[in-house]
Amino acid sequence: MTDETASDDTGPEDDTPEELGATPAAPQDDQPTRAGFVALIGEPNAGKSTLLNQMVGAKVSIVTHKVQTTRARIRGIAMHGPAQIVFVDTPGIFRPRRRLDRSMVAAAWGGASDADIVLVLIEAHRGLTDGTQAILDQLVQLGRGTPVALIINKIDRVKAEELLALSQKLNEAYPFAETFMISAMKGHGCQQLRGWLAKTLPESPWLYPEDQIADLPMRMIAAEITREKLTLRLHEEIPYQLTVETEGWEEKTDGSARIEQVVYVARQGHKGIVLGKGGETIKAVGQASRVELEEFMGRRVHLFLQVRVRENWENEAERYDEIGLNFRDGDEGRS
Ligand SMILES: Nc1nc2c(ncn2[C@@H]2O[C@H](COP(=O)(O)OP(=O)(O)O)[C@@H](O)[C@H]2O)c(=O)[nH]1
Ligand SMILES: [Mg+2]
Repeated sequence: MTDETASDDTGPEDDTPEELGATPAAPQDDQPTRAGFVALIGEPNAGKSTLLNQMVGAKVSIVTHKVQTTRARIRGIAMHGPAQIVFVDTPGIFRPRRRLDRSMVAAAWGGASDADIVLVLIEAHRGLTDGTQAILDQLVQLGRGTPVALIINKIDRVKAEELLALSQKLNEAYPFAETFMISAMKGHGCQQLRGWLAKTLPESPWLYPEDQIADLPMRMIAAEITREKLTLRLHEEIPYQLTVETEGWEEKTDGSARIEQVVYVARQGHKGIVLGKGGETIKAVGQASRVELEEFMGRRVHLFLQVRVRENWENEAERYDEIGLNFRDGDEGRS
């Protein structure tokens, strides 16, 4: 066993000095506390989870380059002076085809309708897509007094000149309360966004303890971390057709945790792919997941993974509960 060194590196902080003009983060006694929910919506891959993690300063939502990585609503909490900003990451909004899709899209819209502020993310290099247009049309129908801000993300991928025209076009398509141009990945523009959110949220007591950063139970975060490692390693449809559950969690007297997880796959053939030749794929996934879990939890973890075939898991209510989705939302004709 090696020494505990897992939490000594939290990665680069990117509060760049270019972002002056932002609201100072220091609490001031005479200011009322503010708090509320900020929903992140947009097409799959727009960068919602990346923005959530950037805002919270820790990886609470998993991110991959594959679409539909985020399945449920995930809350991450950021403090900014007297304001507590609760970001609600959502699955992307897209045209649903199957039950799981429908439940995911319903969770996304549910996040938007419960929010105090809605942020619509779009990708700078893709512009106003049909998918985004459909989201804006539906937002109009929602039509309540909730402020909706436009977030043009991934500005690191386009030339500055293109941004102004794009911003204009989008603001003609929808009356946004504000427009921010950011790179969620690099942190550009994020401080300004945080400042605006902090002052726009309603006056309210804080909703969570000051030092809390997420509200997912640890067993779910652990399952998400393993699912991320699987998604990164596998190709095509398989990641979409699997789900991970934490079945066992035991606190050991030496301070470590013993975690048992099950990977459910929909087909026998997928089991072999997830295991890999001589079990090497699942072994590598387990190792990568364990390293990240240890970093996240700041202690040693013993991780045990099992692969089970469950042909119909996408139609089992229990699986949805574990992901944090509503099974009934997936009923035909509901979204
Ligand atoms: N170049 C660039 N890539 C980004 C940025 N933000 C997110 N990404 C990438 O876009 C992909 C999708 O991000 P993710 O946060 O999972 O999107 P989500 O589906 O909306 O949650 C990932 O590969 C991210 O690394 C950004 O500001 N710039
Ligand atoms: Mg996501």
